[in-house]
Amino acid sequence: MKESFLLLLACCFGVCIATDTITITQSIQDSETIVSSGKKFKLGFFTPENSSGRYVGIMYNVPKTAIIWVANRERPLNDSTGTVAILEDGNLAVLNGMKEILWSTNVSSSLATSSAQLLDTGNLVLKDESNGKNKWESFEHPTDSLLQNMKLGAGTSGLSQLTSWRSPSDPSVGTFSVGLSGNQLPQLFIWNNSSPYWRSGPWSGTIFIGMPGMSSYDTRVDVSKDSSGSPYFTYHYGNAMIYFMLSSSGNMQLRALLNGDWTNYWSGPENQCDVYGKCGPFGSCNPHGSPICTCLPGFKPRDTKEWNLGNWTGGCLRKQLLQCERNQSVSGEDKQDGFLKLTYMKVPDFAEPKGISEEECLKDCLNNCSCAAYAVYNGIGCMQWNGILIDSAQLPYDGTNLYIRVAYSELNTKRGSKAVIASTVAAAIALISFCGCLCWKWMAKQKGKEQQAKVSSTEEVHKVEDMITVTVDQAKFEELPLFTYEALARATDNFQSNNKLGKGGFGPVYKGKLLDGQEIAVKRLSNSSTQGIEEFMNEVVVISKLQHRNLVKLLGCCIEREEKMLVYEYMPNKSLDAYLFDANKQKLLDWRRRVIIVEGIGRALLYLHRDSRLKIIHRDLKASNILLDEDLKPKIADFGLARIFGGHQDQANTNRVVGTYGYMAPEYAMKGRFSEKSDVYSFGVLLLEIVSGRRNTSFYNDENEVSLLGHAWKLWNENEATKLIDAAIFDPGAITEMLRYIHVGLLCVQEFAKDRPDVSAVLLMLTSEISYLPRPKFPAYTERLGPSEKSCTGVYSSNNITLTIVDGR
Ligand SMILES: *[C@@H]1O[C@H](CO)[C@@H](O)[C@H](O)[C@H]1NC(C)=O
Ligand SMILES: *[C@@H]1O[C@H](CO)[C@@H](O)[C@H](O)[C@H]1NC(C)=O
Ligand SMILES: *[C@@H]1O[C@H](CO)[C@@H](O)[C@H](O)[C@H]1NC(C)=O
Ligand SMILES: *[C@@H]1O[C@H](CO)[C@@H](O)[C@H](O)[C@H]1NC(C)=O
Ligand SMILES: *[C@@H]1O[C@H](CO)[C@@H](O)[C@H](O)[C@H]1NC(C)=O
Ligand SMILES: *[C@@H]1O[C@H](CO)[C@@H](O)[C@H](O)[C@H]1NC(C)=O
Ligand SMILES: *[C@@H]1O[C@H](CO)[C@@H](O)[C@H](O)[C@H]1NC(C)=O
Ligand SMILES: *[C@@H]1O[C@H](CO)[C@@H](O)[C@H](O)[C@H]1NC(C)=O
Ligand SMILES: *[C@@H]1O[C@H](CO)[C@@H](O)[C@H](O)[C@H]1NC(C)=O
Ligand SMILES: *[C@@H]1O[C@H](CO)[C@@H](O)[C@H](O)[C@H]1NC(C)=O
Ligand SMILES: CC(=O)N[C@H]1CO[C@H](CO)[C@@H](O)[C@@H]1O
Repeated sequence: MKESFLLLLACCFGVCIATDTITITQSIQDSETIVSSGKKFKLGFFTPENSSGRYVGIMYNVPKTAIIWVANRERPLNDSTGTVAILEDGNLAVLNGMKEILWSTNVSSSLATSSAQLLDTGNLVLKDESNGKNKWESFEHPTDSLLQNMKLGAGTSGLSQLTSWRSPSDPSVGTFSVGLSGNQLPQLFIWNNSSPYWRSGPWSGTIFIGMPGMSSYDTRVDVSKDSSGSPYFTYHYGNAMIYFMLSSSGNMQLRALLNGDWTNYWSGPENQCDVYGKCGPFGSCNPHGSPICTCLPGFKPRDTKEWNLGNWTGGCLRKQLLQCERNQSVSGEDKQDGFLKLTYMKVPDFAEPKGISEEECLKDCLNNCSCAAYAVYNGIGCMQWNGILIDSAQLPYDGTNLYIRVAYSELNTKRGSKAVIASTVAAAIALISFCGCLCWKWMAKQKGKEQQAKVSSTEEVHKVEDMITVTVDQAKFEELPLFTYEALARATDNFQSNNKLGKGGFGPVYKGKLLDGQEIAVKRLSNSSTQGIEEFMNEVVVISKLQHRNLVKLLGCCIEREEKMLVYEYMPNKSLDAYLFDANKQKLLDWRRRVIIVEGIGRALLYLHRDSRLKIIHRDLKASNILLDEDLKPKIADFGLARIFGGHQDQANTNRVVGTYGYMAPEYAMKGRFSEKSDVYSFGVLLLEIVSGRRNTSFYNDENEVSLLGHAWKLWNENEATKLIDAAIFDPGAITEMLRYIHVGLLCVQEFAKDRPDVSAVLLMLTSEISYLPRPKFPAYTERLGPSEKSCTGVYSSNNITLTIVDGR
């Protein structure tokens, strides 16, 4: 506002400033800005929060701005008398009121006239007016942010590194930096001072292999080499307002503007195991393990006492000398060394690429005593490690197989890789059951207490001031208010059937009204089947930890007599399916409303997968689990089947497949493998249902019938995707957007999990104009349990309720 007013004023007085350029005659004062031609960026003065200094920076030209570059980061102005001007020597400089130079582009002076222009890419370019050449550009002198078209490299000229601010209120150079390192196998590194702090794993040609979830379809990031052969990192997101930033606490973040707010799409390090070398040499880190560090198979802690105290920096040692290390053969010990396979690994640092085949890789490694491990990855080929193995970690999915060299005697013991994985899973299960116990113990105790309380308390008390606290993984769960049975019975008119709203995952749901008038929904588990209890517990544990405007809110619970109940906020407008698939109500959900619903669900999923402290897979996302509030905004409900990721199952495998057919990803329905990508699959189905207004909850069709996915795929390939759009919402003006939704929906339901985008990418694709969406591959709709899948005995029912398949094992 102010700027445009000034401009207007300037124009009126006949000194019209070229809005994006500073020249020798046109400098800017504090309170003035220059704005790039497309209005995307501006350059001006700012004061960070909690700071008194004034700085000159480039920022996004939006109400909730973000600073992406700072000029005088080391020398702030202390008043508002500053100017940004072109000096006589042709440099661009920041001057204070006394005309002292606080910062300058400092390129060799040629006395030539120059001008500085802010481009719509966010690049500030100093041009020599005599020959039009660039003398300097801000993209080659970044601060803490990486924009599209910038090159992140090893810190050499043109391939800069980012340096963090010292603190959120101090833009001066902090301790962290980020760049690309390694010529043969480039890796992204965050350094703290000069020690490595985080590492992406080697670049495979399409992804960094130590970053789970970075799927191979992703063409948005790239590593290339410049003329001197130095690698650099770039990324491309079309017109989206999106950038990478290194925070002052050493966190690399991908931030994007979504509905006026900056959202983190990705950040690293994410957990303790992402911290470089957490478990020392020959250690391996698993964020869901307890403890998180273990020695690699064939190794033992260097210092058992320190190790058990949780000081893992010393790392591990070989238990048995390798055959090739021994001077003379001891009888029975002269057998050749072998390899143990670890799966889903982030490979150690210092990989050496060898241009040989997989079989050669094994032999070659075996023949050289200094070779401690090898791995083969598509796009890289054979990698070997000599010397120490540091910074390896167990990933929840993706990653690679890592083969560790061990002495023969280690090969046949129970210490094999399988045993290692099994034991971490066992530990995780033990942990979960342990907290289950804690909770039940607590509940039992509470039950006694309440019964005492009941005698003395008056009828008016409906919320008992006791709280449940559950401890899992050292995280203290939010405290959860307890309701008495009486309060809930009264609220629901003694669970009258005409107050019944429907059936949730493990029991009926009733509408109720508390004495203070608040409307609630009560989910009742009256029958203590073990599965019901498990889901009930699961829901308490999962949802009490979460808070998001697109997740249904848990108000409290009740554990009394044989009753177990959960109390939720009441959603007046029922669930999405009640609107979407009802001929009369369909029209109430116009396209704008549907967009809001899709974005809300997407944001909630992003929160579950990435932003909450635990990574949560919902596993039962479907239209009937999306509740609508009074404004028809969505909230995800029913966390009975949700899983805290990696905590419970072997590589996120389960032998009890639960979920709803039609929404279940094939790898999950068939093999019990679930991941973020299985939720993405369900989201894709939901997306197609929302656009088409048609239900298809089954892929168990007769041979000649097609499912919704098959139908969508067919139309899409025939360039007839508009026919899929719900007639009730058809709007020529929104066709492009609707088609994009269909396209993204098809990307989400692709057969192979690795091809599906993750939720953050999905949201970007939906909300911003990324011009090139990848072409979807065949969707997974023809999958069915054939005779070959004999190991599964299914319990299928014809209704819309969640099904269970029990593995035959
Ligand atoms: C500014 O200071 C307040 C109070 O000390 C603090 O809560 C807030 O987080 C600070 N903001 C920043 C960006 O440091
Ligand atoms: C502001 O900075 C100038 C030099 O840039 C210095 O001379 C002056 O003392 C400072 N004033 C205050 C109040 O710090
Ligand atoms: C300008 O650059 C020269 C070397 O190119 C350096 O010695 C000098 O310190 C720099 N001046 C400023 C103010 O950064
Ligand atoms: C960064 O390194 C400094 C010492 O150089 C250390 O004090 C600090 O804790 C480190 N920060 C993190 C986040 O590891
Ligand atoms: C951790 O153990 C190493 C040796 O393994 C020792 O040098 C170091 O002092 C220990 N650190 C702490 C904090 O105990
Ligand atoms: C093997 O022999 C070398 C010298 O011959 C000696 O330094 C080394 O300690 C011996 N290693 C073992 C394991 O005996
Ligand atoms: C074993 O590998 C190391 C590291 O690659 C190499 O320096 C050494 O020459 C190799 N030794 C043999 C016998 O090939
Ligand atoms: C629990 O289920 C069993 C069989 O499924 C049934 O006989 C019993 O009545 C149920 N109990 C309650 C309290 O509903
Ligand atoms: C869904 O599948 C059924 C068969 O199970 C089929 O009759 C129907 O046409 C399908 N609906 C859509 C929208 O594809
Ligand atoms: C399944 O959904 C259909 C359509 O909404 C409904 O008519 C039917 O009653 C539902 N079945 C059950 C068992 O809830
Ligand atoms: C479209 C629709 O049914 N909206 C209803 C949602 O719930 C509020 C509150 O109960 C009603 O006022 C709306 O009519």
